[in-house]
Amino acid sequence: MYELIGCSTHYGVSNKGEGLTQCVQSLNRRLPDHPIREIPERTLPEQGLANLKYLNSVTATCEDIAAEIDAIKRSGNTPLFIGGDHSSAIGSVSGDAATESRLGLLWIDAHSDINTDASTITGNIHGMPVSALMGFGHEKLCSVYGEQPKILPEDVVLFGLRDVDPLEADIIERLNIRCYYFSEIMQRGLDVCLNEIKSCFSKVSRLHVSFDLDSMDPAYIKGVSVPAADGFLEQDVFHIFERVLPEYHISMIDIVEYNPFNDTDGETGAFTERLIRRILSGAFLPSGSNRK
Ligand SMILES: [Mn+2]
Repeated sequence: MYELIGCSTHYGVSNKGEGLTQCVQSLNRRLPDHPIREIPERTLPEQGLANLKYLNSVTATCEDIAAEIDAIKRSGNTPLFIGGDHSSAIGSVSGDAATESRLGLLWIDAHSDINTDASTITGNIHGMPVSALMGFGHEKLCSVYGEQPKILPEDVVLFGLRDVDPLEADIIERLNIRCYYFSEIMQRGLDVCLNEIKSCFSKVSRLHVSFDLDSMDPAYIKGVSVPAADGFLEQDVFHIFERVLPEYHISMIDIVEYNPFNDTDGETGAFTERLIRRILSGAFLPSGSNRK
């Protein structure tokens, strides 16, 4: 059974992220029947590193997130995690990996989030979680909830990319990370690509799905912090979940980067509510299925 938990992180995106501090509260107004339990974001003194902004606050918050996720899984439930900026996934994936022998990671996002403190342009940590989880980058980010790498590069798939920094492309190539650009997915077909990723996850025990709302088209989904042109529509996202949730042993799901301040027409909040309700109700699973 899914258990809703959230953390309105915003330090990972620094100055663009003020609205993210309201993401869980805002969704809770839409979901009075399914309250999201909120982990407070931590604020610590910082050294002011330009290439690792708010490092201390981000890592302390991610430790808290990881411990809560680990506890939910040990209780037998499946976490459905609502995160602010995507640095929160350093916490959710690290907590998830604690009870898995070999965790796969499906990262649905316009951005590859695979920078390190050496490659970053902005210094924003929400662009670094994938590298940190594989054990690359600053030691403090890599050792959240345990010092070992949480994920192997061969067990990661980046899906829906539209905006990748040149140095990130180098990292992807060097580590041989499987990735699907949005243009390729549209050209070859969503189902063809979803069929293909099955072989990428053949060795994992369970799959962590990390869904960033900025993977969607900002013409319709405006409530994000770092929009990139084009992207998935609601029907595409629902189709991805319809395919992925029954096909794998899902360890947990993240939904991140909902920024209510930029959600000027309310559509992003309304979509996120529909997505959460569908996941909780089992609507993405074949009828009569008892798989979780
Ligand atoms: Mn992201």
